[in-house]
Amino acid sequence: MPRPLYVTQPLLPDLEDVQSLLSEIWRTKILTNGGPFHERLENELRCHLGVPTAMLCNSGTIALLIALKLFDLPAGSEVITTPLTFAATAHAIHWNSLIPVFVDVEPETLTIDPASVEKAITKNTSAILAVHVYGTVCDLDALQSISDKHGVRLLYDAAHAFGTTVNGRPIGSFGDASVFSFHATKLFHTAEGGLVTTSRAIDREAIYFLRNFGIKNEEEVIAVGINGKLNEIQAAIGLLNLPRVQEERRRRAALREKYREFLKPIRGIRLQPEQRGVTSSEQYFPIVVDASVFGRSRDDLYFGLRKRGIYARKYFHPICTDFKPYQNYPIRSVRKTAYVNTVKSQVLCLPFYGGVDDEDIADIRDEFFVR
Ligand code: T4K
Repeated sequence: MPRPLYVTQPLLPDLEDVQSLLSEIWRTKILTNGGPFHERLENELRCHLGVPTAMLCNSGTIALLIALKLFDLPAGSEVITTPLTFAATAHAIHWNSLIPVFVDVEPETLTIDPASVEKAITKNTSAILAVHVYGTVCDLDALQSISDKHGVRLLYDAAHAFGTTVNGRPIGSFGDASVFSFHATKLFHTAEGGLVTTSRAIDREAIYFLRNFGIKNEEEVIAVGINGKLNEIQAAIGLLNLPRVQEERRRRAALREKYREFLKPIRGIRLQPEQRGVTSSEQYFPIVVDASVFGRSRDDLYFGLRKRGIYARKYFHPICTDFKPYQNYPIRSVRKTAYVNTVKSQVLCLPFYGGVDDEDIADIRDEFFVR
């Protein structure tokens, strides 16, 4: 594989197939505003993800904004989330005039810690925005019971969990709503794009208005919507990528096994748990490096790999509370010291996509044995 080797590379349809769909767009001159490809992709995704409501948006971030807006959460109320995520999760809360409240993660899964969530609930809490980070599924039952007990909404940032199921149930059907990212770096992508899913068909209409300025007809605007529309060119890429996703997932699953085989015996390297009943999205392959046992730090490994032209990524370090806008936000935890502040310096996502070959793996493996 030519270097550099990146953390991911996008799935790309055959150029000839793209050209054929582009010709169709050129013929009809319908570029956006819910054209035929957009409609087709939305229907196909609804079936593929097994949810009654699956509404396309032009990015995962806009999808998050829309999902939060859907529930009319009172301005200034608190939304509990994890700091171990992409900045967009926290930004979407802030952009909705809501207050992000950051809580610790579970040491084993690195997803939001339900005990810390419960501790952070106040009378001002309106929602929980949990993240299936790296594709690892959150503690769904615990979060649902906290949501039920306290009467707060439960939303999931499922940007890393496309196609995941839990005991056969689609990930996008849990909680009040879920959001997916279709950015180029995601397993399934439309170059840029996103999706809001819910388990209620009735939500379709409200989401439809929120993503299209609230326009009902030429004379009526009935909601404060934004421009969240995916265009026809992006939808065409999505239509061509969707049938290729299963094969890409299969290749990533094989890669995951190869990684696990050589990493499992290495002391000081921890892998994400295999979750029973969960079919993985195969989005990322994170490891946790305990320098005191492994003998080298995460950063040392990161730079060692870089010297070989291998660009692993420290997702998500710095964490949200390290960033300027959230520096004064505490991390609530049931622990004395939030675990996320330890693990943030230990996580590393290795290159993870179908194009990573055995030679690449051998090179990556060699770096783990450098002393
Ligand atoms: N919630 C979560 C939990 C998320 O992870 C994200 C996005 C969102 C919400 C928001 O969804 P979007 O609004 O983005 O749809 C990337 C992505 O830009 C971002 O979508 C993603 N999460 C985040 C985890 O990763 P960067 O800054 O790491 O991207 P970049 O450009 O460094 O790309 C990483 C590697 O991928 C490159 O080194 C090479 C490869 N790559 C990238 C692009 C863009 C390609 O080969 N081709 C490409 O076109 O943020």
